[in-house]
Amino acid sequence: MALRTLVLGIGDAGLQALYQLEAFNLKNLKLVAINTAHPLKIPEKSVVESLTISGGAFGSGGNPELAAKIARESQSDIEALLYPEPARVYLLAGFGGGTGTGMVPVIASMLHEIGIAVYAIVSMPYIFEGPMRMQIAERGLSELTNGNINDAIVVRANTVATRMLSNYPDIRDAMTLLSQSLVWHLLAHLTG
Ligand SMILES: Nc1nc2c(ncn2[C@@H]2O[C@H](COP(=O)(O)OP(=O)(O)OP(=O)(O)O)[C@@H](O)[C@H]2O)c(=O)[nH]1
Ligand SMILES: [Mg+2]
Repeated sequence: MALRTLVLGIGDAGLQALYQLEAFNLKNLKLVAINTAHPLKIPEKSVVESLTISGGAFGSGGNPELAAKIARESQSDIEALLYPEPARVYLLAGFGGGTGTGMVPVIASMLHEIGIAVYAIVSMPYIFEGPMRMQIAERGLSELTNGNINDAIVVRANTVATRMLSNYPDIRDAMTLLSQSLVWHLLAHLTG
C-alpha cells in the first residue's frame, strides 16, 4: 500500500490552503477541509473533501474554546478520516479566528495519542488585523506547542513581509500570501 498522507485544512484559511495545494495534483494525498459553520460549498471539480462538525448554525463564532470543545466531541468523526490508515497527518490553519485556533491543538494531540505522526503548519495574523486576533493566535500557539505533536511550523507575516505587499495591503493579496506560505512550507516538509 502506498504511503498515504492526510492533509486537514481547518477553518477558512485551511480550506484556502487546500485549494492551492490541490493544484499540484499530488498522489497519495487526501485533502479534507474541517469547518464548524455551515457545510462548505466545495466546487464540483475540486478533490477537497469536507467534514462539518458543528454544535449549530453559528459554528464556533470566532471562539477557540468552543471550537476546541466541538473538536473533542467529534473525535470519532475525525478519527474516521484516517481510514485507510495514513502514515502522517498535516494540519493547516490560520491562527487568529475560532475554528483553526481552537481545533488544531486538540486534533494534533488526539492523533498523536493514537500513534499518528502529526505536523501542524499554521500562520499567525498580520499586525493590521488587530491585537485581539494576535492574542487569540498566541494562546493557540502555546497550546499547540505545549501539547503533543511531532513538529509545528509557524508562519509569521512579519512587518517586513507586510510592507512588501504595499503601504496599504489589499486584504485578499495579504491572505493569499499566507495561504501560499502554508502550502510551500508543507511542500518543503514533504520533500525535505
Ligand atoms: N491563508 C489564509 N489566511 C486567512 C484567510 N482568511 C483569513 N486568514 C488568516 O487566518 C486567520 C484566521 O481566520 P479564518 O481562517 O477565517 O478563521 P477560522 O479558523 O475559520 O475561524 P472562525 O471563522 O473564526 O471560526 C486570520 O486572522 C487571518 O490571519 C484566507 O483566506 N487565507
Ligand atoms: Mg471561519
